[in-house]
Amino acid sequence: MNKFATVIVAAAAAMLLVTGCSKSDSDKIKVGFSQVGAESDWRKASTESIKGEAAKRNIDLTFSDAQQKQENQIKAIRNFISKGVDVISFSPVVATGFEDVLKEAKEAEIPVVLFDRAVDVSEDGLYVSFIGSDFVEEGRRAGRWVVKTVGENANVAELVGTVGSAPAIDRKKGFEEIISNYPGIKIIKSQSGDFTRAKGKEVMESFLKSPEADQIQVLFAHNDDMALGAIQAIEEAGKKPGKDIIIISIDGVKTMFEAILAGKANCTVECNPLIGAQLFDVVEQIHEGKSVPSRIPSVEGVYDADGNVNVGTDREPVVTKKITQEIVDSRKY
Ligand code: GYE
Repeated sequence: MNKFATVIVAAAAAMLLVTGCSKSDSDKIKVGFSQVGAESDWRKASTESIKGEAAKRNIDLTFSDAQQKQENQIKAIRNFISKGVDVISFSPVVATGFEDVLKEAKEAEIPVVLFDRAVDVSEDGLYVSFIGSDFVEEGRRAGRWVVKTVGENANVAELVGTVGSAPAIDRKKGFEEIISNYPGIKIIKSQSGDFTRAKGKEVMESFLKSPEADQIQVLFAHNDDMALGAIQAIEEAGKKPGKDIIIISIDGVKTMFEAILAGKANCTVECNPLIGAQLFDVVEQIHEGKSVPSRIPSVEGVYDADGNVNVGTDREPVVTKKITQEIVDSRKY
């Protein structure tokens, strides 16, 4: 190639680079996402769903991990505001304390989409949409499963999620709403395991060392990871999880399915983390100036070893699905 040709090729390449660059940069929708952390298998699946879906679309994603600390999350959101992103989304670690930062986003005219967990705010219009599960209903489903399979008399130990988080508050509320109709079902132990396997194990160990240890018949864990930690603690204490202590939890992660199939746990109420696609559908609609629903529920089921228990209501039945090896193998999280 002669000198002249080289210059032309180089110039063309540079132009391509420049146009290519500026086109993709200016066209992309800038989204700042603040995630809770990496505390559970559910959360890891949630993060993969967000990142994977953003990569497939015209999204310039800034992803920030709050390591389960609200202060990190507030910092990340302020950072998104100063960067001037198009849309902010986050899964709030706890439900309260976000009012100020949400007002700042509103003043900066940056729409906010709540993802997975809701916030408790006194003013309307601080966010445009909330995509996620109905945690109260998940707690009710867990309660109905206990009534229908264990019966109307049971001493329950409860592993609570992160204190002050929407799923911990709501799952407890839903479960208690159902069992309040059955005076024979009592929560005799209740403590937070912060949604992690390690803390779930630690708290279960302390339950099993308490004077009420032998009275515990059912374990209700607010997520599968804590239940999986508790299974280890129960085995180490010389008891049979799933038999001596019936175990029900929430999420529906693959490892919990395997535990149920192995007879070490009994039921899991599904909470769907794979909602990245729903998030970016909404982000794109906002970007196109379309109006979006203020509440977008996730679709989910309930799984146990035998199937056929109605954990919904008579009017809206939700029948448990029997866990099979095939279901376990096809599970994505
Ligand atoms: O159940 C738990 C995670 O917010 C629904 O957070 C989510 C919960 C989920 O740590 O495993």
